[in-house]
Order: sequence, then structure tokens, then C-alpha cells
Amino acid sequence: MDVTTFHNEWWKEKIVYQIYPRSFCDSDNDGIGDIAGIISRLPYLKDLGVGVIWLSPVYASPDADNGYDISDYYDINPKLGSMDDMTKLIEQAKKLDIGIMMDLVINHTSDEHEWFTKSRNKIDDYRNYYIWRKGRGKGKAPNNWTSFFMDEVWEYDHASDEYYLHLFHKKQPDLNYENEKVIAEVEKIMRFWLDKGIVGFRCDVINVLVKETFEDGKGFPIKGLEHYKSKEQNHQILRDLRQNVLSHYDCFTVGEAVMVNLEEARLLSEPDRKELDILFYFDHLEVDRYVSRYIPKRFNALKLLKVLTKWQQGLSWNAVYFENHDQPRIVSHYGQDKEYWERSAKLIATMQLTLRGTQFIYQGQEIGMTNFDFSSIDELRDIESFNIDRLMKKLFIPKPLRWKWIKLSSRDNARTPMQWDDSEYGGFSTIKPWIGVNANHKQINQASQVDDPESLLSYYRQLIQLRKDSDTLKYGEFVSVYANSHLMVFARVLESEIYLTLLNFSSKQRKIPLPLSGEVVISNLLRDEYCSTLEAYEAIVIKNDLNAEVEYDYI
Ligand code: ISL
Repeated sequence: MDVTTFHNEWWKEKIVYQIYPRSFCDSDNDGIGDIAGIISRLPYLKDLGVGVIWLSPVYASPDADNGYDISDYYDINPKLGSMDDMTKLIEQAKKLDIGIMMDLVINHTSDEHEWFTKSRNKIDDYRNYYIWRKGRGKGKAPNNWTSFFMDEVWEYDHASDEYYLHLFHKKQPDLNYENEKVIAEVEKIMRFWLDKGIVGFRCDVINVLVKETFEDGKGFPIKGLEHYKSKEQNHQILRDLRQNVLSHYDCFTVGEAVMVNLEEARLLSEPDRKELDILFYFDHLEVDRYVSRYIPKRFNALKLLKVLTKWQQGLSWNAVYFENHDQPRIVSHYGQDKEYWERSAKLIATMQLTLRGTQFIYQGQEIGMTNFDFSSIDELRDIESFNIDRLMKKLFIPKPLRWKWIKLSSRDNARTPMQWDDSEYGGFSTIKPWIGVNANHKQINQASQVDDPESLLSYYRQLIQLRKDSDTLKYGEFVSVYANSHLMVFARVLESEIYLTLLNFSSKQRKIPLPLSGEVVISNLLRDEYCSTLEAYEAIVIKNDLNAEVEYDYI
């Protein structure tokens, strides 16, 4: 493989750091994180090795879904700052060679967006900006679809005796992509932000824009998906946005594609399609979940490797991530957040940063933040968790089990404030934040790790540096080598160089049954030499020359 062919795409080598603004750093001490807080932490991010910051939405919003319900795409949520702050953030970050990527939420707006108010009141052409339908008889919605938040998708409007569609919350009405004017508005929004100097967009639920028909749906748990997921016109819209807008800027896009399979993902993101650059898919985070991501089953490293292999080899380039604002913390999910907290967090870091693709790290992941420690649902804030609880109640699932599952998977696990130090509110704010701070901030915090060469944070910095220095880790092909239910071995190969990542996902010592050898590149146990027995949650990367005698199997 010719490495130089990849180098024109600068974003392939970047470490992207996702910030959930309201939970990152509160500069004015009102309990909600803000843009000025982000600016104050730029040097920290630079030091970590970050090249791009993806900001979860900071636009004006009534916050029914923490900003994923936008009421003005050209303004900033006053709780988070002002447009001047945003301009300053883009400029200051640029000085540090850090690009800002915005969240582009265009499947829906807030019901408080001016377009929707006009649509509801049938003013000018705005009715057609959203999706309105007559019901099927008295009190009966237009069809049987169910929402991504496990709820209704149709909201009745008395004045017009019609329903509007919302695939998410009722305060998030879906835009109508049959309407050219909607697409023109989206193009205008994109140009506005790109002209302000941002380097790209993370595109929210980008594969469900076009609703092709409104017949009843069959699927489970989300009924109706087959009528709007990955439709041809959706692809056409993405190609047009690319051609008309994105191609005129030096930028990149990462699309969040819900319920996506590999074939659909290829259509959305392979370079020759000229749609999106890379894609967030979910398979690799659900190997220990049934149907819904709320129902757990046993973790299996072989299964995880199979899923990783499928996606690593199936796409030309991946978006590699293990956490975001919708997922539980990875150390509490695939790691072990008790006695092996640090070691298993390092294991996951080793896995992630030796995979092929653009790397995404979520705030707090680099210091090993864990799932929350709340004791009741009243302490949660996420609408999805409340809906799931209601749905499970309807299915007669007993309260203790509901709480157990919500604790495992609630999106609020990732939304507790960033743990900067061991002070009362974790150095996030001086007053009680909008959502509780995890009590473990006394032990797990940035200040205690930043100058400790053996901390998880330092380990992230080392891995990031290692990647920057190695074409094989950046561009080498991914090869699956060996796995069983606890162990995983994969390789990255470029010309004659091979890096092998060996991981033990269990709390027992385990032997790798392969005759492998090589120079130790990094190890979470500070080993100098590789030996085939891995301790609990041990991770090690070894390097070798394929011209030397190395044997490896494929699973
Ligand atoms: O989080 C999920 C799984 O429980 C998904 O259903 C999630 O809602 C889906 O991945 C879409 O997420 C994105 O769009 C939502 C918003 O609530 C999420 O925060 C966002 O990442 C609606 O805009």
C-alpha cells in the first residue's frame, strides 16, 4: 500500500476530542459548562495531542434534548455563551492548530424554531417545512411507527386537526426533505459556519432524513424504520450537500448513522460515493447487548474482534470511537471499573488507539471516568432514560431490574461533569451543577493524573504520540489474529512492519496460544519483554519485522 496516497486527507491523522459543552467546564459558575470554559482548557487539549474538537450542539435551544433541539442555527445558547465566545473559540483553537467541528442536527429542529411556529400557524410556505399528516379516524395517529426514544412519533395539533412527525422527542419535529427550500436552508447554515472557520460537521442521525412512504411499519424495537432508513434520495441529498457546499471548503464530515449495516455504511461513506467522509456506527458497542442497547448479555472478546474486523476491513476508513454522549462509559462497559479500573482503562485505550481510522476520544475518557453513581431515577436528566423506564414498566419489568438496566446504559452516564480535581464539584464549577458529579471525582480526576507519568492520562498521551510517529499504526492494514472469549489479538501491517496488539479482557491470567514475539512498544504493566502469559486486563503492543520468522493465524 502506498501511504502517500492518504496524506492529502489531513483529518485521517487527527485525534478528535468530543466535548459535551454543558458538562465540560463552567467558567461563570452557574452550574452549566460553557464556551469560555472550553477556551480555558485548550492548552490541556493541545498537550493531550488533540487536533480537532467536535462540539455537541451549542446553538440556541430550549434544551429538551440538551441542544439536539435547535431553535436558531445562527445563534448560541445563552447558557453556553455568545457568538463572540464562539468566534473566539474558533480563533484561539486555530492558533493551537486545533480545528472546531460543529454538530449538524438537520433531521429535526426544535418545535420552538421560528420555522416550526410558522409551520404550525400555516404562515407563508412554512407548513411544508415539516411533515404533517391527517390521522386515521378519531384519535388515531397516521401510522404505527415508534420513535427512537421508545415513544409516539406523531403529535396531534388541535388547530389544524393534523399530526406532525417526530422520530425523536415531540419537541423535535422532523424537517421535510421533499421540500427543496429545507435543503436550501441547510446549505445556508453549513456555509455560515464553514465561513466562520470551522473544519467540519458531525452530522446527527444523517441516514433517516428522507421518509419515503408512511405505511405502517413492521420492525422491532423501532417500528417504521424500513420506510425511512438509508433511502436513495437521502444519498442524493448528501451528494448534493457535498458538491454544493462542502467541496468548496477544506473540511470533513462524520455522519452518525443509526441502525446502519455495513452495506449501507459503504454507500454512505466510501470515497467514490462522494457523500460523507466517515461514519459512526454502533455494532462494536453492542456485542454485549440484546435487541435494545438496554438489555445486557455477557461480553465476549471473540465477538468484539469479529465485529471490529468486519468494520475495519469493510470500510476504506473508519471513525474509531468507544464513547460519546449517548453511551455508557467504556471502562464501566468493556472494562472493569473496580480493582482493575486503571489497568482496564489502559487496555481499552490500547485497543482503540491501535485501530485503523480517525480517532475520537470523548471528554473524560482520557482520565477513565466511569458510569455515574446515582441511586435513583430522580437524579437523571435524560428524556430517553425516562421513556425507557416507562416502556419497561408497561412490559411489567420490575423496578429494581429497570433501574439496573438504566444504570448500565443511560446516556447520563456520559453526561456527568468532567472531573478536573477533587474539590466539591470536581473543579467543574463552584456551585451545584445541572447534573450530579460522580463521587469518585475524589480519586478519578485530571489534576491527579496530569503530572503523573504512569497515569491513564499520560498513557493516552503516549499512545497518541506513538500513533503520530508510526505510519503502520496510522495507515497499516488491519488483520485479525486470534481471539477467544477473553483474549484478543490483532495486527496492523504496513509493508514488512507488523504491530500486534494483545489484550486480556478478564480478571484472570491467560495464555496466548501462539508463538508470537517482538519488541515491546507499549504495555499497561510497564513490561520490557513480551511473554505469552497475560495478567488480568493486561494490554501489550509488540512490533516485528515480517521478514523475520513470525507466525500468525487468522481467526
Ligand atoms: O442514544 C441512542 C441509543 O439509545 C440513540 O437512539 C440515539 O438517540 C441515536 O443514536 C441518535 O442520537 C443523536 O440524535 C438524537 C440525540 O438525542 C442524540 O444525543 C444524538 O447523538 C436526536 O437528535
